[in-house]
Amino acid sequence: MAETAAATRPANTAFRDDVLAGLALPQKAVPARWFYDDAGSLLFEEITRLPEYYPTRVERAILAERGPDFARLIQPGRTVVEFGSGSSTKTPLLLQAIAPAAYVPLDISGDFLRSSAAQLQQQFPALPVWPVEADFTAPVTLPDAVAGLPKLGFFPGSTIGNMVPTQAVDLLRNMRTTLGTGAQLLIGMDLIKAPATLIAAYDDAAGITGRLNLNLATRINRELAGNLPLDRLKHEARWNDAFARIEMHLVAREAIRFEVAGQAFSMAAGETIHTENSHKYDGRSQNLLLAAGGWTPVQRWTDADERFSLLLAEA
Ligand code: AVJ
Repeated sequence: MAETAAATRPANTAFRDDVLAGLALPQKAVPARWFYDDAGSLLFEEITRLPEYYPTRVERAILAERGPDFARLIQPGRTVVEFGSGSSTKTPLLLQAIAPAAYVPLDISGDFLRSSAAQLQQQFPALPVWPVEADFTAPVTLPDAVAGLPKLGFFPGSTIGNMVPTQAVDLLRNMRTTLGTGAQLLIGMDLIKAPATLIAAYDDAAGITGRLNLNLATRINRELAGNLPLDRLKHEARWNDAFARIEMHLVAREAIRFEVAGQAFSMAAGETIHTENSHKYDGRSQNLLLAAGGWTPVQRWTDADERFSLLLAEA
């Protein structure tokens, strides 16, 4: 039976399938979500503290400053559903500003989810917390306890920027399905700015972003019996102006051959593996994206330097 096969399939089959399919493309590409094993998650936490990486700091400042606006525009008694909650470090700023009925963190990584939910529960002892281990890119069935309550989706960090427009629109529509009628959505989106500023944020002087990028190759070697030559791959961050996105690539310093899961691959000198897109927006492209996903923009906040934005929308 198909269900039995899916349930017993080794956890790394999806990773292997994505890597083998991606390395067979004319422009080799591996989805950015595979950066985040334990080592990759720690490297990203380090990135959020880098001087060049402004998004986390600026978004947190907007959240801290705009509490009174959230209290006015977000009705009390909503259940806050956080998509890809990770370590939930921005959540308290939102929860303390509004009067939520419950908090439902969704994350694909169960361990991370349970430890951060427990930590948040300590900070908000009276708040019902219902963690759900799920892939939030598909519609998610929420716990019965919150089924009838109005929802506020929370999707900070500009994670939506990792998705190409078709995926982003699918996700927004699925969020609408997950959250139900009358839902609101508070979403963080990074803004278009000088390419030099953007490139510095994705190619920091301390080399941490490079380590995140190379960690993908390390992970392929370890988990998929690969032998990618790490010393012959280098990190590159590029601004793709036509699509308003930062791209991360692993560039072959010279011609290389390697194997992954028994399959042979080669790269010419200068050829790349495309490992991440991070789309940047302006007000119009944000409204267009939200509308395409079935959401009506209600309010938009930015910092004084217009580096990052938060948007509130309604279904
Ligand atoms: C976690 C998707 C928000 O695109 O800025 C940071 C990931 N990659 N540095 C981003 C990331 C390289 C990050 N997001």
